[in-house]
Parts: sequence; structure tokens; C-alpha cells
Amino acid sequence: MPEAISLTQFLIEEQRARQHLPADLRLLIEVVARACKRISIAVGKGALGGVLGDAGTGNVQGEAQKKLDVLSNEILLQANAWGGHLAACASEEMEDPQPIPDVYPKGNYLLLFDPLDGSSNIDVNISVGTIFSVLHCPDDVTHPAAEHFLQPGTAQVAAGYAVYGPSTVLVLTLGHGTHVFTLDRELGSFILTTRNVRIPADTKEFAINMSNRRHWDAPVQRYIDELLAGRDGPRGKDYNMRWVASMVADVHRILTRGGVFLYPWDRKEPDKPGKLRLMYEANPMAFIVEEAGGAATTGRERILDLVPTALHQRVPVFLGSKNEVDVATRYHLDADEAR
Ligand code: P6P
Repeated sequence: MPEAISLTQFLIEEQRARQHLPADLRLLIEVVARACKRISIAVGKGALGGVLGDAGTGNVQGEAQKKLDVLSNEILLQANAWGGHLAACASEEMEDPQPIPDVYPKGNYLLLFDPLDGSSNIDVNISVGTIFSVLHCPDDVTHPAAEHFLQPGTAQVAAGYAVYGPSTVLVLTLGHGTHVFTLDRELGSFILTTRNVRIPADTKEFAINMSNRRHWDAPVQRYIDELLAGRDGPRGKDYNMRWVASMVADVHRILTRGGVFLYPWDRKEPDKPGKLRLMYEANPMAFIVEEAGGAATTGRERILDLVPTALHQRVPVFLGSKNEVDVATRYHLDADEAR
């Protein structure tokens, strides 16, 4: 059994190897990882923790909040308040960014997160997770407002997610590969279990909510119908389908064995470009996936290149095995050119 490398050791080695990892960014990653451990403990208690069910409140998305949504958000805010590494946080659960309290020193980074993605699955004991993204706080900005967060995905300095499943896994990129850590519950440490994970370029597995088929635009309907046609169809091979309805779980499966994940625009809410949020779901997942050799587009353009216009803006998401994402994107581009 090779020597176990903890997240802390990995980050210190990254700091030495590349000097691209400032000490306060390393501190930020370790603080977020510790917060994810606390969330994992709360999620793991299930019905015994008295935190299942609805909180009786709604978030800025107009979604009913689960008790664990609110608790996870609080855990991340409290963990990051005092360290002096952050200027402000933004969350799916909060309409406006939350500045670091003036009683504490402010740092150079902005942290965005979906504190508990897939929370509709909590009450039925299906994997959920935390997604986070780290940006530089613009110079000379001491009280960041929403517009200071509106940076393209290419500006991210780090991104990651935790999956609270059979094991608790932390996936992290600092812009030099994507790495997987598994929580050793006896030690209480995240241990490096895969360095430089790579997504296979091709796949036979797709993830999409098929119940929305009648609401998709024609290129998506055509693309999915061709996957369903299997070896007798134009793709010449049979495909399998998985849909957990927890983005972190679906993306982690794709990171682990390949696949393509789609949440396209649909006519159910035609005024919204998609269901998933750009700043704290699509951008961090796109960074993670691209650093693992995959691809992430809106069905027309690279997600990381988008210039955000609003903190909670939504975006269509096609991500995963590069060759499959390219095919799915090409269907939209061909349809656009044919118009
Ligand atoms: P649907 C969870 O609510 C989420 O934001 C993502 O984690 C997930 O991929 C998607 O929505 C599931 O959406 O429409 O299948 O419930």
C-alpha cells in the first residue's frame, strides 16, 4: 500500500512544485475541505440528525430549502469567516454576496458555492454534494458586490466538489490536473486516492432527464434519439443511461468512468436558458472536467468562456467525454448554420 498522502501534504507539495499556490489559497482549500467534513457528518446522520425535510423557507431560486441546505450554507459561511483568506462568499442559497465580517481581516479571494447540490434527494438517501469555485477578488475592492463575482470561468483559480455518498469524496483542481481525495473517517483526513484523473474521450453512457424530451429543442431530441437507436442507428453502438438528479453524483460517475451529462434548455421554462447555475455549478464543474481531459459547453460554446451577467444566471450544460460532447454540440451548431 503506497504511503497515504493527505490533502494538506498534497497542497504543500503543490505549493513547492509550482509556487502557484499562495498560502492563503491553500488555507482556503483546507477550510472548505473541513467544512465539507462537517456537512458530511450532518448528512450522514440522516433521520437521526433531525435535519431532514423542508426548512419552511425558500431561496433566491424560488426553491423550497431543505433544513440541510440552510445548515450546509451556515457551515461554509462560519468556517470561512475568520481565516483572513476571503473577501466575500456567494451561495445558491443567498440572493446577495455575504462580505466577511469587518471584525475579521479580509483576503484576496471570492468563494462561490452550492452548499448542498441535489438536496431534493436527501430525504430518499441518495448521494448529494457541495460544489465550490474560487476567484480572485479584484484589487482595492474591500466590500465585494455581485458585479465583482461576474468573472468568466477561465478566471477560476480553484474549483471542487464533495460527494456525500457511500464514501465522502473531495475532487479538486487548482488548474494543474483534477485530483480525487477520499475521507478517512478514522483519521478525519482527506487522502489522495487518484492523482490526475482522466475522463475517457469516448463513452457509451449518457445522463439526461428523459421526462423532459418533449420540451427539448430539435437538435437535442435528434441527438438523444440517435443514442437511443443504438448499434442500428447512426452512432453504431448501444448506449446506457443513468440519471441520479444530483449533478455531483452524475459528474463524479463521468469523471470516474466517462459519460456525457446534459441539462439543455427546455420549453418548460422558455425564458430561462437552462436549469443549472453558471457561477457555482456549471463553471466549477467545467473547470474540473476540462482539467481531466473532458469538455463542457452550453451546446454551442465553451462554458468557461462565458462572460457572466448575473450572479444566479442559468446556463445549458453539456459536459463529459470530449468526443461525445463535441458531437452533441455539433448538432446545435449544424442546426444554427442550417437556419
Ligand atoms: P431534475 C439538483 O436539484 C440539480 O440542481 C442538479 O444537481 C441536478 O443535476 C438537476 O438539478 C436535476 O434536475 O430536473 O432532474 O430534477
